[in-house]
Amino acid sequence: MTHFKFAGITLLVLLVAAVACSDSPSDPGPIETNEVSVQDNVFNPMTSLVAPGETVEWTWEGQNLHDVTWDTADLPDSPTQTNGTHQVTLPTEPGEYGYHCQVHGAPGQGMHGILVVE
Ligand SMILES: [Cu+2]
Repeated sequence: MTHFKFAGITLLVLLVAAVACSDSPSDPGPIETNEVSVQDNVFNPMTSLVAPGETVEWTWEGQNLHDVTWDTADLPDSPTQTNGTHQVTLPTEPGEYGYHCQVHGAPGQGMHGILVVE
């Protein structure tokens, strides 16, 4: 009986730990890369760390129509497409450059990305 109790408590602790760690499973945090995968329906990674002046490439890997549209930055948007790539050379000014998919970027749909230039 004691063994079962112990196993139960251990399982509970593991479950609590697992839940605590899965706060935002879709965004593991900034990832150092200049390659972003355009998937159904998420940018992977959502947040990329890139050096100033680097060229970033998005590659369409899903089935749905997606695009890359800059939130406020004056940079080239991509066409809305199901495959292909899009390349943008980033400014040299450090900062956060947000973008979204016009098809799936409404609040709650979550197809947003950020390039952190630093
Ligand atoms: Cu999309």
